[in-house]
Amino acid sequence: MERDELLTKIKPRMPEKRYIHTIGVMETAIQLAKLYDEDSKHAETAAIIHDVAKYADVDWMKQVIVREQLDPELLQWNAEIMHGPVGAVVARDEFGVTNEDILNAIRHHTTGRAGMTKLEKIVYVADMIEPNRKFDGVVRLREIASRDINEAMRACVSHTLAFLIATGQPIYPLSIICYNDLMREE
Ligand code: DGI
Ligand code: FE
Ligand code: FE
Repeated sequence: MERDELLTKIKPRMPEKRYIHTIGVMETAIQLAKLYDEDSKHAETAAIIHDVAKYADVDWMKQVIVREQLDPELLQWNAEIMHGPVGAVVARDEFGVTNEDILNAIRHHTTGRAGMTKLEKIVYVADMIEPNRKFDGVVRLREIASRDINEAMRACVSHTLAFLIATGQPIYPLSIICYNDLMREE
């Protein structure tokens, strides 16, 4: 599917603010793909669709998780943890995405996982550093992303985990597995 068609399809599924975020992730992911020699069309598609399920009905997401036999552990977590895995199902069923790397980039964009591909890292990092993001430390993350995608991934995941701990939130097992994998990879 072409960019404009994808954008038209995702727009009504989210508030304006999230749509603007999505455009930012798309532009950043394309830039990173060019910088790190990844397929920029794949980056564009994954970025446009990545938050498609962010505002989906929680009961509907739970039904999808059961029907598609996704990890039942997901049912114990909030919508933030579900929207990536469910978004990948939406990408396949409603957007006709068949490329497994694109689907994985959507599926794992919130928590990461062990053994992430370059495309998955690009989407994870782009999601955090796109121009509309404003949090302490984002300038440093952008600077790292401009010179080393692996270091950027480590810095972004470390930032997310530190934020979750500082705000007293539980950490999804895959987030920890991702962190450990990245820190061993070094
Ligand atoms: O959907 P976005 O807001 O663009 O970004 P996201 O999908 O990366 O993250 C959504 C939220 O999920 C964000 O507030 C951080 C949170 N999150 C990421 N990893 C974990 C998590 N929340 C919990 N409880 N546990 C995690 O491991
Ligand atoms: Fe998200
Ligand atoms: Fe996002």
